[in-house]
Amino acid sequence: MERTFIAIKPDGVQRGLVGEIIKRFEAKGFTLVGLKLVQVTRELAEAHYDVHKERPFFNGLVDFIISSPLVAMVWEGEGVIASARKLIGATNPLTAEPGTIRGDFGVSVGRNLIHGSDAPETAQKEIALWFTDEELVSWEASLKSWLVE
Ligand code: IDP
Ligand code: MG
Repeated sequence: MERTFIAIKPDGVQRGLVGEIIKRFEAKGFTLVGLKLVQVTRELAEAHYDVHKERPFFNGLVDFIISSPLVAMVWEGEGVIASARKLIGATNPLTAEPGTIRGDFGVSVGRNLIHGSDAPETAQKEIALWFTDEELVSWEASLKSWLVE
């Protein structure tokens, strides 16, 4: 079953939006298989955003990610990678559609509340970067037959 890495960034935690954000993934019908509050190290933040290391915003982004705790999660479900990106909305919260997490709660690209893996390869890489196998729990929601045909 498909899995994706989702992080509620420090602004989402500081603003008290953890419950609101988790609620949306639960309500959609995805299954939580990993969850932890992390004070991220600079090394981990740099590894996570390695693809952006040449970008002008890289240092500011890393400073932001390590500035306060973040909630790291793995969510599971059919099509969860692309669907999570839709729930999250466009990178710039000002252009993100209302109804998306960024569209409903954000105003600034540098404070856009949440991260979600963008493809199967990045999901696999990010899950391995943030979680050990022992931290991930495989379980079947009893609701499953009411969510999936
Ligand atoms: P994504 O999070 O929607 O996948 P990416 O383009 O992968 O967006 O950028 C990663 C993160 O880097 C964004 O979520 C945002 O926090 C930050 N970022 C991207 N572009 C800018 C920018 O122009 N200024 C400040 N931060 C940016
Ligand atoms: Mg990205």
